[in-house]
Amino acid sequence: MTALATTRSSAELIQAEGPVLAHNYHPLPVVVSRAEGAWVEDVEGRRYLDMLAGYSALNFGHRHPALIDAAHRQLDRLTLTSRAFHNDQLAEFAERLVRLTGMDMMLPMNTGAEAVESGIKVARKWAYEVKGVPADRATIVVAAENFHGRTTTIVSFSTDETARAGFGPFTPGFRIVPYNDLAALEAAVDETTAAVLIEPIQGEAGVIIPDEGYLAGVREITRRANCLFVADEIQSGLGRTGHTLAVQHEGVVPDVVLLGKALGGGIVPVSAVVGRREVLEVLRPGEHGSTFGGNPLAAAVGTAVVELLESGEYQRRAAELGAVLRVGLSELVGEGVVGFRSRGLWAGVDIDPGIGTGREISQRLMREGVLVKDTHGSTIRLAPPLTVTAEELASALATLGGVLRQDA
Ligand code: IF1
Repeated sequence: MTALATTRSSAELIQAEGPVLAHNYHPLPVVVSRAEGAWVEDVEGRRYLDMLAGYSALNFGHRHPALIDAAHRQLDRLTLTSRAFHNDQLAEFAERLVRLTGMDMMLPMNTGAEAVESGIKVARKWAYEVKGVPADRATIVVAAENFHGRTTTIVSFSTDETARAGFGPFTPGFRIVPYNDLAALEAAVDETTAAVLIEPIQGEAGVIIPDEGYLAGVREITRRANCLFVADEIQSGLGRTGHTLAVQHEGVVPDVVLLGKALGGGIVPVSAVVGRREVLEVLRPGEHGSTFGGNPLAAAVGTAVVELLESGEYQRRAAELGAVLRVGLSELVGEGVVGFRSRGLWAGVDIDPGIGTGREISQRLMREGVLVKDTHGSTIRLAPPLTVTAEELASALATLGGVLRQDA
């Protein structure tokens, strides 16, 4: 039986996973079998509005025609060469991504964590070779409540015990300061500091938006201290907040930007480190790499994603529909919503704990045909595809209101 011809029910498939699939997730009990745009369909044909969009990996919706077409065309020509040879897709992807982000160079990788790890390596090498930090003494300043991925080095500087416990020993060289606190950041930066690595908006922490001026302050502190401002835009970037990059909300230009998720169009893992020439030029042949990084299929899809963003259409949609989202959520404050934070089509919504946990609310929404994911406690995150229509958005908000009233 081919995977595509499965006749097992959702319940049977969930049951079948138990003994053979590592239990590193606790998914909602929905088994998706097809999807298009903002809608997914389960094995039994029930439809759901996808308000999670793969944690912002599906900014262009499920199976965007231009992206699927680019993938099909490349699948029929060439999928992988390794970087031992050139391929005819990578130059254009690099040129257009660099132009889109206002940077000089890019390093293609696959997952977000690989982009973060690559950014850490490049920042450290820059510190030794350009800044003159003594060997193995480089430090990188990060924010508490950060989320940058799941590798052992990355969880070394996590403040989430669930992400760290049992995975030591940890990588040294990181200093943790409170997010949105410029005084604490300035105090942590010194002559050993290679970089400050932060999310312009903290996603997993619950869509935590820093005070106006924080990003500009980080830029000023890193400039004065001659260290790199590395912005992790893996979740906040590529249109999600109404800008190509979330840092543009304050007109700030980092030294390095980390991209992932939506860069692969929801089709293949594509990530990248984009940055100033002086930084990425520290890498010389043989010093870093990846079997799939920059492969022709990823590059073809990545170029099609950049092409969608070059028009500014998706950034405008996120800004305009983001205003609809804000109004809709404001109307729910006091009706089960105790507070929310939003920018563009991205919101962290704090539900009255008396109504339920984020998980419980997510399950009730699922039963009403809307898929979301809780972050912590009673906070849920809303991040629909940027292709969502105003009507779909209004419908999701109405469903949320109904679920909250059920228990009010
Ligand atoms: C999971 C969270 C979101 C990210 C930022 C790097 C990465 C991520 C800002 C690493 C990835 C994913 C990981 C996924 C769920 C999701 C997530 F809940 F884990 F924290 F989005 F908030 N920087 N975030 O958000 O990228 O290696 O995953 O491609 O681990 O459960 P990745």
